[in-house]
Amino acid sequence: MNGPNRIVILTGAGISAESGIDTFRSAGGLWEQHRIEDVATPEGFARDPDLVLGFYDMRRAALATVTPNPAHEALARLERAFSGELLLVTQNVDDLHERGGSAQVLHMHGELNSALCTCCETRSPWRATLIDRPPCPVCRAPGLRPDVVWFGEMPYQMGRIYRALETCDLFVSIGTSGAVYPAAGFVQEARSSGARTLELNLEPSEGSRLFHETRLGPASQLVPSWVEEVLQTGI
Ligand code: BV8
Repeated sequence: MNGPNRIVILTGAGISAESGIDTFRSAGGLWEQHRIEDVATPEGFARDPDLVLGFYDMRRAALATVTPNPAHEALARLERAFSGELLLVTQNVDDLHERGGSAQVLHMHGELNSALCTCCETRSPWRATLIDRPPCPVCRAPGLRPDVVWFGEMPYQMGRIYRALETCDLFVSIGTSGAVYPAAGFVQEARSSGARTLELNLEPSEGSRLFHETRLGPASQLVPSWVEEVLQTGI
């Protein structure tokens, strides 16, 4: 059987878990330490900007203490060796895909290492803190916020993602609970376009029944073996 030639991959917090980054919904995960409404919504930011800026400053600083794991590195190998079209979409705001060697990463929920100016709407690479209200590199106003997509905000590059889902022949979901939309709906989009759908996750997700195949286990084991399968036998 000739292998897939258009693959869309969606990753979530589970692919970074073994690198030491908290997932959102595991015990003691990010959302247990904070209410979503308080730290990941525009209303929460308006209500208490210091709480929100501090939450993201802490997560941005934590990036310096973690490293990519074999799952990130395997997807980078796939990007280099795969002869077909590959789109890697991540819900994660960490930079572990890039540090693991992936060159093309679509961060649909933004990135910790980027700041968005609420005055001129410029997005700037950012690795420092924001709680001290630094000036926007472009308009100099002290209006920088984390360049992440909060609940109620439009994820980035949705048109590009939906076009890829319409034409792909394989959709692979890695390390996500399928709890947040529109990402949780991608498997359905892919299925209705006739694609095969595969889930690699530690435990069944909310959308597991929508996948043709689900493999359960840690990403650092499942992803490298799946990538070898695709590169060796093209399935
Ligand atoms: C939008 C960035 C309009 C910030 C995040 C009712 C019905 C449907 C939708 C809604 C609704 N009410 C409200 C909505 C909309 C809302 C939503 O979906 N709410 C949910 C709670 C119901 N969505 C939005 O507001 C989105 N915007 O809808 O705009 C629109 C609609 C369509 C088209 C255009 C516009 C914006 C949502 C984005 C919010 N921002 N993150 C930040 O990071 O701080 S969400 C955040 O949580 C993540 O980005 C991720 O997307 C999401 C889910 O997290 P996961 O990555 O899945 O992580 P989680 O902890 O949940 O799960 C980890 C998984 O990994 C688990 O399954 C676990 O088993 C597994 N795992 C753990 N360890 C491992 C592992 N797997 C493998 N190996 C391991 N070692």
